Amino acid sequence: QNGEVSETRNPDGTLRLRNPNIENLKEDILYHLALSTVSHDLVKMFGDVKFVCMGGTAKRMEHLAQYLQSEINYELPIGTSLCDLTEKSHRFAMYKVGPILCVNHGMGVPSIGILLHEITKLMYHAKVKNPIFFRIGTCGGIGLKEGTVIVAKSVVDEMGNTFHTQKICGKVVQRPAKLDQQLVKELTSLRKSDDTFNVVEGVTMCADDFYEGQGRTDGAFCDHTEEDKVNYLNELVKRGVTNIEMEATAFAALTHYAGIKAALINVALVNRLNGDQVTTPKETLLEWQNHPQILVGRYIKKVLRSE
Ligand code: R2B
Ligand code: URA
Repeated sequence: QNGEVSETRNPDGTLRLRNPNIENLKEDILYHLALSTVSHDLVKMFGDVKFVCMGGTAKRMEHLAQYLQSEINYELPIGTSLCDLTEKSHRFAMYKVGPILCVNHGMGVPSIGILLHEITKLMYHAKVKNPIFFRIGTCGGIGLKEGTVIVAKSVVDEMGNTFHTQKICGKVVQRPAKLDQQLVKELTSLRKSDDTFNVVEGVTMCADDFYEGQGRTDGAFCDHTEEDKVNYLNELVKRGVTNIEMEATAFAALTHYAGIKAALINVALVNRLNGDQVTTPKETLLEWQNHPQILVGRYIKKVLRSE
């Protein structure tokens, strides 16, 4: 990507924002990260970032940072320890180990959408070159064994649309939800024959709810029947959908719009063709949640080794 001049990229790989207003701000406050261009030296703090890993929960992102730290043999600067860099925000939690940033995004499109605005601006202000974003998440699989890792080759919403929809100033704006196909191939190729889990390419569906929005019949409300659910899930299978989660369209569309290479890697915690409830013990779920992290760790190590 270096050397390219585009709407979203300078020749040196730093980002160009699709928003001329930001340049004119005296101070840009990244409110939900509790960081600002005046109170923090963002270039010094984040200028060396190459990879941004996002996932739902703060705890998982802390574990991910610890895991990746040992994977890349990174020693934190003397006298420092791993700490939440957005602690004052009381919203998200963010950890940095050398070139890797791990940040949680909460649940659902609005939450990850806010984070993507602010992380993209952070990359811009910090003059980061060619960052790669990952969402490392959990999902419900459709006909897949629990623990399977799904690397999304494409993304759809509940209606089968391949774009992210947002209402802006009273208008409905659609942005294509596209992912980097080369990255999909590279990630799936990193499965090893002795891995205890399978890795598949898939079509990830993004829902705006965990219960009714994913056809579940075990929410507090349910005005559809078990048959409606089964028909819907079968329809999704026909459309090629492999798994359901709650952030995919925003993640794919906003990274694509920003010109940022990105991959969406989810682990299935339940096979929705067998039921709605997540009945597996917490320890097993936590072990499954390591699967996408292992894959991304291998990718990051490979890139760093080749530099
Ligand atoms: C997967 O898991 C969460 C819901 O339990 C949601 O953030 C998602 O995408
Ligand atoms: N996350 C979801 O959004 N759905 C599931 O079924 C499991 C995790």
